[in-house]
Amino acid sequence: MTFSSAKQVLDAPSGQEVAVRGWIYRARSSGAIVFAVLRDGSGIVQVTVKKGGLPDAEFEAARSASIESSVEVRGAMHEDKRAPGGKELRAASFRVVGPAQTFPITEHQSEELLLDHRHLWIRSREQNAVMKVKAAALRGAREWLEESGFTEVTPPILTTNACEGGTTLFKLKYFDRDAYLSQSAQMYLEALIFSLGRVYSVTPSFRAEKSRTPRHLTEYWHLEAEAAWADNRKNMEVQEQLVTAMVQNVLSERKEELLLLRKDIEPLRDIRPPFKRMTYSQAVDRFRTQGHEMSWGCDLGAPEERALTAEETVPLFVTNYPRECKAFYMKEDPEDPRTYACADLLAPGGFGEIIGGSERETDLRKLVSRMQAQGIAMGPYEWYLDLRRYGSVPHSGFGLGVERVVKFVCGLEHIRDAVPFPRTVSRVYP
Ligand code: NSS
Repeated sequence: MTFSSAKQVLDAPSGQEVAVRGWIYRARSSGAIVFAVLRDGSGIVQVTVKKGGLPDAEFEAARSASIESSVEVRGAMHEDKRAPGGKELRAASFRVVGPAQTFPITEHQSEELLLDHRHLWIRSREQNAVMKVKAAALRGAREWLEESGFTEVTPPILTTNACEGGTTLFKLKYFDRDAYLSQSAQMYLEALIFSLGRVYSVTPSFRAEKSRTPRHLTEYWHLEAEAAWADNRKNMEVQEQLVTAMVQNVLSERKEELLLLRKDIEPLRDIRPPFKRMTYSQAVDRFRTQGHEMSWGCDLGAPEERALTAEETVPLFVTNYPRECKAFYMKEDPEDPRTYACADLLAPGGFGEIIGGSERETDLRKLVSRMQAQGIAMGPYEWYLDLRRYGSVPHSGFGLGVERVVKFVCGLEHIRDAVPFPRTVSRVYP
């Protein structure tokens, strides 16, 4: 017997014989009839088991099957307006494959309990939907990047470089030396463009973030791209097309899942190039005219990003941050040397930063003097400085937080729900 998915059997014509397997999602029985809703990766389907319609032992098995038991059911499909999807499977055979003990998750559980039982909670329909949305977003990204001449590469996770500063590094013993978990593949991607021109990677990145916020994980998925012969303007064009490809692919493949997760998907249709652009200085002026105190040179935090994007419907690039806010590898903007040729992309509706990117400094002397000024030891970066010594080219790149994008697209309250097994300052189990 070949098995079909729950989604497939709902499409089968009335009277058709089918077989499905999955887990009991909910069940109730009254005397001689059992209504069980079966769940598999594709969706849910109602199964009706009537005494007399199958051997007595199988009816008993159905009647006593507990929530989350795995089962195999065979029978015929029938129209039924009350059933989810408008059809039910009338069982001619019912077999419990793996009985379940009393399932520890019931309705209205505390967030902590759900996180402690994450290995079981990922079976929920919401988590299932988020994971499908994430896969569709990544598929949309990869398709667009490949079509646009970017080659996927596999940078290392163990590194001796602190790409994004020392304060959020996870340090580990690497035999008799110190090493770190990667914060960003950027420097390796910069090396790889000299071989491949345009590259991208999707890797875990690690940040020892002590802050408990709804947008920080200590381990997150980082989609990074780097291109030779690209200035920061070109870099932003790549980003707006990439984000559009991700969002529009989710809309075309996973509308049902989005509807299950959020009330209003209409605004996502407007996510199309060109995105808005504003300089950091314009943002500061705007805060000041709104009566907030803000001195030029302070980085924009979550509250400022929220204020900037609350009324927006499309993403917003904030460009030209003051040099003191950003990392040493960025290129000075010749039109405003107090600032770098860089941009953060902020998602609309108050969501805030989803991408950080910049043109890279190619002047060896500038790089070295900034590193010296910041007390960065040169040794671990000699290889990186070599990239400026052997055929340097103008180049730009960026990093996109995959869970930040998923949080935005799904309208999630907290970033931890954009990843099946979240790692935060207070959690590495399960
Ligand atoms: O620190 S970033 O802003 N920039 C970089 O790491 C560059 N080296 C990337 C590059 O140019 N190749 O991080 C990039 C993005 C940021 O916009 C967020 O969307 C995401 O990575 N990000 C995070 N997501 C979840 N949790 C944490 N802690 C986090 N930190 C950054």
